Amino acid sequence: MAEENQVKLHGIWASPYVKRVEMALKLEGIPYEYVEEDLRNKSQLLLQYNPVHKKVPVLIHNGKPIAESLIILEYIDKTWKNGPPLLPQDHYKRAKVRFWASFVQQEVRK
Ligand SMILES: N[C@@H](CCC(=O)N[C@@H](CS)C(=O)NCC(=O)O)C(=O)O
Repeated sequence: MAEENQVKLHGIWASPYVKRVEMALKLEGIPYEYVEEDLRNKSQLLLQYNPVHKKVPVLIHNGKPIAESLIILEYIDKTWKNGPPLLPQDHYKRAKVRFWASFVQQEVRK
């Protein structure tokens, strides 16, 4: 795989936050390497890549880590144009999608 296309995802299989990133990568047709974490024994790489929250998902693109699923989705949307856009171009529709994504996130936390 060329250096400029190196994509890795640290996750756990049961996480809805990780699932949404996996879905976006698949929708865009982006090949990636998946690293399953053990949250009871987090890898040194996870702690290094996400020192603030120490959570998955973390996407690493060409060695540069990005944390927080919604931020990762926005990054994927802006960086790759292989598949359909993840967010609508229309600003109002985009705001509505963000609202519901945020709502789902809050509900999952409860
Ligand atoms: N706001 C984060 C939430 C991520 C999150 O809560 N991940 C959980 C797994 S579902 C985690 O890594 N927990 C480890 C911990 O709390 O130490 C996101 O959207 O990515």
